Amino acid sequence: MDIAVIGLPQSGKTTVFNALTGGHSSSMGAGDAGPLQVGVVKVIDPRLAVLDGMYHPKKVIHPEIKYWDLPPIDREAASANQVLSGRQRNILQAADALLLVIRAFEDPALLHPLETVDPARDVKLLLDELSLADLEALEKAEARLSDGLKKAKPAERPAMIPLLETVQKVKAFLEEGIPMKSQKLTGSETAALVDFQLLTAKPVMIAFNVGEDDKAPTLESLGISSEVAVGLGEVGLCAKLEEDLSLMEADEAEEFREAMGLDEPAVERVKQVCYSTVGLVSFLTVGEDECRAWPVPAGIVAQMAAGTIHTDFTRGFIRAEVIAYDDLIRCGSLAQGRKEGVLRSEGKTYEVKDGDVINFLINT
Ligand SMILES: Nc1nc2c(ncn2[C@@H]2O[C@H](COP(=O)(O)OP(=O)(O)OP(=O)(O)O)[C@@H](O)[C@H]2O)c(=O)[nH]1
Ligand SMILES: [Mg+2]
Repeated sequence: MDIAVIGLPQSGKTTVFNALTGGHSSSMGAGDAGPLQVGVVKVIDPRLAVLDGMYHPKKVIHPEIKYWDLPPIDREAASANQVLSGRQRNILQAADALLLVIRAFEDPALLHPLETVDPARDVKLLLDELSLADLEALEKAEARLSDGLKKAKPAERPAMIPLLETVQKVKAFLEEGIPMKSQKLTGSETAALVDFQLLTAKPVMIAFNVGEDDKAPTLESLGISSEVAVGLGEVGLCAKLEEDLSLMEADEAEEFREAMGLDEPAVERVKQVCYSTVGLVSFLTVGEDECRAWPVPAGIVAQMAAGTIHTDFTRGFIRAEVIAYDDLIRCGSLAQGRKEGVLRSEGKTYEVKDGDVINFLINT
């Protein structure tokens, strides 16, 4: 899963990124203004340690979250509150979710680009920026599609109209301030727009970057209306402190946290917010070669889940043998699970649950 870290200039994006990746990042080539950094964080699934003890596989593979830190925008060329350059928008399109860093710390020595620290204003500004990027993309698409329609032969027109109508519909909702993910679209409308990679279709998490002694605000405490806040994940952290802690040895950092009465590490809290905001569950696969956890969107059906292992598996899907993790541990083996009738055979449309241990039967 790829998460892009965005926010106003000097809001603490790179500090948040460092806190989450603990300095384990690498540069992905230089952009207009500097390098694009990517950092990979393993999401340890404790169930895999138990399965490791049962199966002694050659490999145990935990899911990963990749965080992307964008280079700062060119402040001489940009306006004070400009959030994203054109190139940055392109990077965001490829992300699975967005982490918006909002400055909530006071520091007289560090100027805010809009002069005052006002988290509620910045949340709205950033969300508007995402809508604006989508509106521009949809306007261009509308012009291109309308033009194509005019030039098309009459027989070709009926096939072109639905996409144009969908673009117009989504654009009209956006103009009313409704992000694409809150729009009630049909499956085929959503599918038609997949290639547009619209930013307001992506899950968004807000990270309030607070000072060391401050209590983090919430969307509610800031008075952000529930219409705007719907579907947003939120987390508060002191990025500077978390960055320092992420560079310490684990037990030293733990002692420090206890002494200071701090919450769980930010990396854990952001991961949890990410799983709940994106709506992820994990299914598990076991065997002598590898035991692995596969994060998939909640509600995914077995046939599509098979495709996360290998795209061909969706086409070749025959059925899935499924046992709940707890049942497998209780029974001690798949064979015993079968005897007890808790290992079931499920078809294409079975809805995958968190902790399902699955063996897919595939026609290759
Ligand atoms: N006081 C205080 N300063 C912070 C905090 N987080 C970040 N800073 C400082 O804010 C400045 C900007 O932080 P960065 O993490 O570089 O911000 P950025 O958003 O990546 O900045 P650009 O990439 O240039 O847009 C640095 O001097 C940080 O040390 C915080 O929680 N408290
Ligand atoms: Mg930065």
